[in-house]
Amino acid sequence: GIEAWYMDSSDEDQRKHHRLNPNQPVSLDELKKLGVCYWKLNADIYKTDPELENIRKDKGYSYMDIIAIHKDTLPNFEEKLKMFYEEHLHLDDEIRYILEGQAYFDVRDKEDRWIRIAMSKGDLITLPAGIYHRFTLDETNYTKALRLFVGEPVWKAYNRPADDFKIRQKYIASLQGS
Ligand code: KMT
Ligand code: NI
Repeated sequence: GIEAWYMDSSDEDQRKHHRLNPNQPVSLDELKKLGVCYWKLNADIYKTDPELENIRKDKGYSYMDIIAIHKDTLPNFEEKLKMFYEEHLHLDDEIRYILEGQAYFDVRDKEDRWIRIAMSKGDLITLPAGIYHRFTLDETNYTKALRLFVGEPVWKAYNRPADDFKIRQKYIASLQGS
């Protein structure tokens, strides 16, 4: 499964792991309380995987495309990576399924601390609408991911501060008592 941990606050290369010393791990259960959900699938059979099919049906993920994040294949690679690493939120859930390689998704916890989630082949994650997050490649500099969406995709990202959106308020309310 995935591994997650609280990040140090060093300004070093975003692609490094940025673990605290000693490491402060974050469990799937703690992620769940933040509204972050996780599945482990067999990425070798993603095209015909009945498990993926079930999740898509259940959640209504009608849209699907593939993004390969590599300097030779992604137009405006550096610019996009910079954008992805700006702290932001979306008005819809962000659903990503890693087909190849690996990458980090960082999410804010309730106390506004960064949690780093290490994703690799076969990891599917959903970040709830309204959560502040960011994305980076790790030092291997490559990943290929499936992007899923309910209906027509909206990729628009709102950089922090974006606290006035209803969805942000709704997200914060959802954390109460969890
Ligand atoms: C986002 O909005 O954070 C992203 O789309 C990240 C890159 S997709 C693997
Ligand atoms: Ni995002």
